[in-house]
Amino acid sequence: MPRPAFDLSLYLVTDTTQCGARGVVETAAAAARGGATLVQLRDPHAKTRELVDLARALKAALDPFCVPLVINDRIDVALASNAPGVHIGQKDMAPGDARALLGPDVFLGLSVGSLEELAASDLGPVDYVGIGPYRGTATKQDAGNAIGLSGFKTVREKIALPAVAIGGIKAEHVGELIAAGADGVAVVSAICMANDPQAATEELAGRLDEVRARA
Ligand code: TZP
Ligand code: MG
Repeated sequence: MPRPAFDLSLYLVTDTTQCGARGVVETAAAAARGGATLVQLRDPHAKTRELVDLARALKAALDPFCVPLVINDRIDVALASNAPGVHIGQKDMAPGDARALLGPDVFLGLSVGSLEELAASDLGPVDYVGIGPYRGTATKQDAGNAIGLSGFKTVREKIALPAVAIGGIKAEHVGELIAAGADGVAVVSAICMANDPQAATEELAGRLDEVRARA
């Protein structure tokens, strides 16, 4: 099996607390209906067994939409759930070690927040990068300082791989980020906290369409 294709355009990263009573699976399915192109399961607090169950349920919900599932941090959970993608951060397993465990058929993303982190990163085994936090965010307490548009551009222009922006992104930021070289936007609260996650995703997707039609 070749490494699966993925599209960073509209990337939902889930937050179990923010999804609330609606739940992660229903929120992700709504986002897929609304035009999300990728979904990452991120729950640093879940017990491993619950995470594997959630990953399997999410994959079953997303497969009919052909939206690939990415697992945050947990190589073991990705392998157990047969997820097509994994995303790791600077403090997780090194990309080479992750690739050795995952084999060639799982795509791998890495978070990069600065030129220093970029210099310290082995991008050889990596398929895409997440750059941020773009703006202030309450979703991830240790996300670090916002890098803004100039910070995003500075890192983005040094990386040949596909790149997605993350952190505090709302529909109004889509245009400037795509113009700055982002291949897509990753959001948590803009979708998970929305009263209507499908409508919120449709709004983001609409902005992407507008920006790309103008390019
Ligand atoms: N990584 C960097 S910022 C962030 C993650 C997971 C959280 C982004 O959440 P939000 O709600 O879109 O600001
Ligand atoms: Mg991580």
